[in-house]
Amino acid sequence: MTGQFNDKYMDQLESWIGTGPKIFTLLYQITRDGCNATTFHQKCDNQGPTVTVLYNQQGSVYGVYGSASWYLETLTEDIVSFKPSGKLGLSDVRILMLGPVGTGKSSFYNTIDSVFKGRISRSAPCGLSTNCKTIAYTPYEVHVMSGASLNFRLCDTRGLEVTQGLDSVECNYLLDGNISDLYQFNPVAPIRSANPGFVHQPTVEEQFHCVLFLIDAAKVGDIPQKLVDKMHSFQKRVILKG
Ligand SMILES: Nc1nc2c(ncn2[C@@H]2O[C@H](COP(=O)(O)OP(=O)(O)OP(=O)(O)O)[C@@H](O)[C@H]2O)c(=O)[nH]1
Ligand SMILES: [Mg+2]
Repeated sequence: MTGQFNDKYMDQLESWIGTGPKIFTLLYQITRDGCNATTFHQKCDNQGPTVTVLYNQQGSVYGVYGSASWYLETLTEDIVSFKPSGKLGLSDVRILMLGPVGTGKSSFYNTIDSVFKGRISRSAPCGLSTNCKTIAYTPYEVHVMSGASLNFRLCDTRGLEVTQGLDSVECNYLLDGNISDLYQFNPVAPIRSANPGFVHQPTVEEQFHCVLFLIDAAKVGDIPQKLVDKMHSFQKRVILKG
């Protein structure tokens, strides 16, 4: 269906945006410019507030207003040039991914790595499984096209489960850098300080600097209450670390 973005719709949009009269300029149109993400960003990035309207063949119209510019390229450059504060003496920042089993933690890393590499990458094993697919604590580097790596690591972990897997003490050890790279979690016997694989004096590089909680938006209502409670207790531990 060809979009008919006429004066009536512009008036309606002006009233929804609610910040006074607007002048609308057509930046990108699929039927004119082709359906291509690179072209979209070439034409729309850094252009100020934008309205994006999509028409489907059933006649439905979808739209979104962005009060800030599209800025994918700037954001990408910011991420590529990111360096941890010199005061910390860190070469890279560790970002811990936590979330229920099968929520997409490993896939998230693969997606980020693919975006920066410019080709599909699947370094982290992922996929549907009745059990936990990821069993070892693995800090992954994110690579760019030249082969260099970015100054942060996305750290994959065993997924959270109601009755087994990471417990609160083990989570604390992870945050403090006490668990060695590639340590294979034992779901029924959490790591304790006497175990091999326990790092007694972690460096600041081995500690966590950021934590991501990943949740599958399509299954958010199905997460058992006990698992929600577990995630809350982990979240409290993270907050206490400052
Ligand atoms: N539809 C959809 N599926 C996804 C997404 N992310 C992951 N998946 C699928 O979900 C399944 C599980 O993904 P994983 O990345 O292995 O999840 P995980 O959290 O690492 O799982 P464990 O390591 O077992 O805890 C795979 O079949 C993925 O293809 C997403 O954003 N959308
Ligand atoms: Mg995984």
